[in-house]
Amino acid sequence: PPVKASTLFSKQTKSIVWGMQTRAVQGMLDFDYTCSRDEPSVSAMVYPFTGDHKQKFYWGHKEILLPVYKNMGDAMKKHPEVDVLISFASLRSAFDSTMETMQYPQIHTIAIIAEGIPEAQTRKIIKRADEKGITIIGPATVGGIKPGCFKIGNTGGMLDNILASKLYRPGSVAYVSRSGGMSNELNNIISRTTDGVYEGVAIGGDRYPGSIYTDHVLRYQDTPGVEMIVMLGEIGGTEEYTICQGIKSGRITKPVVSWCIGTCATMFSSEVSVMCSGKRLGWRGSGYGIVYDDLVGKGVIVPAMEVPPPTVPMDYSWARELGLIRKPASFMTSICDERGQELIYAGMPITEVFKSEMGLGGTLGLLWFQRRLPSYASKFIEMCLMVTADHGPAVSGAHNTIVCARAGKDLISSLTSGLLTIGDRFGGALDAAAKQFSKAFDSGMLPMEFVNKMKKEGNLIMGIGHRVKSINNPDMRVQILKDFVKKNFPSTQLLDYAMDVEKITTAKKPNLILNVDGFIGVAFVDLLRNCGGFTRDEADEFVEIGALNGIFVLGRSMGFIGHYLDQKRLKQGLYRHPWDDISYVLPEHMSM
Ligand code: Q5B
Repeated sequence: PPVKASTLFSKQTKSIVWGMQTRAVQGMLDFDYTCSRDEPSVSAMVYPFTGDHKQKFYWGHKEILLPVYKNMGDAMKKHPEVDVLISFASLRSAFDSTMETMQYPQIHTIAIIAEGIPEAQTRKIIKRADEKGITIIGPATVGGIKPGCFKIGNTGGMLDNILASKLYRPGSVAYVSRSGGMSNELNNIISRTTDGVYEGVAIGGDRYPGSIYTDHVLRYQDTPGVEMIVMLGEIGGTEEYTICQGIKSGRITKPVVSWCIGTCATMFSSEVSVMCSGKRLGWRGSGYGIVYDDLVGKGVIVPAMEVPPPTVPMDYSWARELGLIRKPASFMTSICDERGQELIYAGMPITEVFKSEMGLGGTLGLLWFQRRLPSYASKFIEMCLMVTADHGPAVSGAHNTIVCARAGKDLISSLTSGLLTIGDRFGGALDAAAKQFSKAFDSGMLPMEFVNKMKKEGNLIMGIGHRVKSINNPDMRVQILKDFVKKNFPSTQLLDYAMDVEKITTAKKPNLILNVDGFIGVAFVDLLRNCGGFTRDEADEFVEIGALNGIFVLGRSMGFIGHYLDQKRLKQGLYRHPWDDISYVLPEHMSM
């Protein structure tokens, strides 16, 4: 069988990452950058569940795009420079994808991160890898790291760990361990006690690792630059004995410092504890520091001068989590928070909103006025929405919606076409009525003085007048609301004032009634001022910022949508206004 490479990674190593592990890839790229690599160590990603596309990553301060391929074959063909595959495939797909990867002769190292791959499958992978001369790291591992050169996936943790353990430049100590967590600990200890890590591999926690302690120890023995080997064994297995043999036979000549985890082994009565105790007896170890100092003393290791690594900018979200930075938010919100487990309307969890049975009126109270309104207020809001829901097809807005629907437009276009007609004359007089009547009332003006003043200034009184309704044809919508408000509101001062104004205007012309806009406008002022939930300033502010017209907009949207659906259901064709209903008043043709 072909001989496996003893150097798995270099400063030029290029890899493919299998799986959409964007955080891990960014971690690798940040490591590369801090190692002063010329190019990223990841050439591409493979992910069978999306189409071919590009994924954005940071390369230091810049942004770069890495290709993502649906098919492994395409990735291999387009990136012949790649010789390492890092597989984040799940335990279900790891076997197939690893076997597929081994078909490509360019690959000499595969790291398999997945845990729980069936042992029978792992053994088939190992057999095939041996036949092909491929080194497998894993399964069930974080991978490995070669400072200054290459990092497998999430090995070494976050960038602050990498920097703290000086993994951006090579040292002289190579290690092999089983677990990723212990590898981090080794990175830390070795960086403190020696000139640092040359390379470290975690072979993974499975019964059948793709490569074993001995493979890596022998590799390190054959690697120039490695001056000292560290092996972190664990209870179970016999490999430590094999390595003892290697030392005794002279195959391993570099100093090996080893520790077999399991000092608590004697606490157990099982066979493994005996193995472990035996192993500890087999080794007469000394600390890393002592061996290292000895090698430095002999001139075997000449510690290199420390050169500070290039700075990798910290990710915004991480810096923010650490409290290192702040930035003014682009916009603020105070009515709704959807970030937590439960949606919150103005401080009230959505489950509470339903439990309290506050209905649509209460919900509107939370979202528009940030208050839990008294139930009569919620009921009043709902009644307003109901009475304004529709007033037939002839009104400006419904007409527009119908014409738009018949022109073949969609629901939203037809709805907004209708909504855009809402204004001073049609349906949008609520806030202006509230303002005009309150101003007159608050300044102590008598109703007659108010009517005369408006007439004198040539202004219409907002909320007064209707095209079809009059004292002879009363608007039952207004009557229904009036009955409710009179019965339930703590005060109706402004409404009473407006009704006195109505007496004067209807005496002039019977259609100058307090219309539906005017009624809702003044009644709402009475509500906001007297329900106990708002200061006077707050009540005035809601009128000032146009909250009341919102009631008509919201209510009438129901009707407009109804008209849109109606036209579609009735399969009405394009509307064209008849000529005989248009008076053409063009200027006479003038001859020169
Ligand atoms: N005069 C509503 O006008 C209308 C006067 C006035 C003093 C007034 C008009 C008006 C204020 C805005 C307002 C909401 C345009 C209406 C609604 C929803 C709806 C609609 C529906 C639905 C009607 C005749 C004479 C003239 C005028 C005088 C009129 N209004 N004086 N203050 N407010 N109101 N809009 O009938 O001396 O003859 O020259 O703008 O509140 O939109 O169902 O249709 O649910 O969909 O065309 O209910 O009142 O009357 O303009 O011919 O005026 O009365 O100065 O006097 P009209 P005009 P003079 S509710």
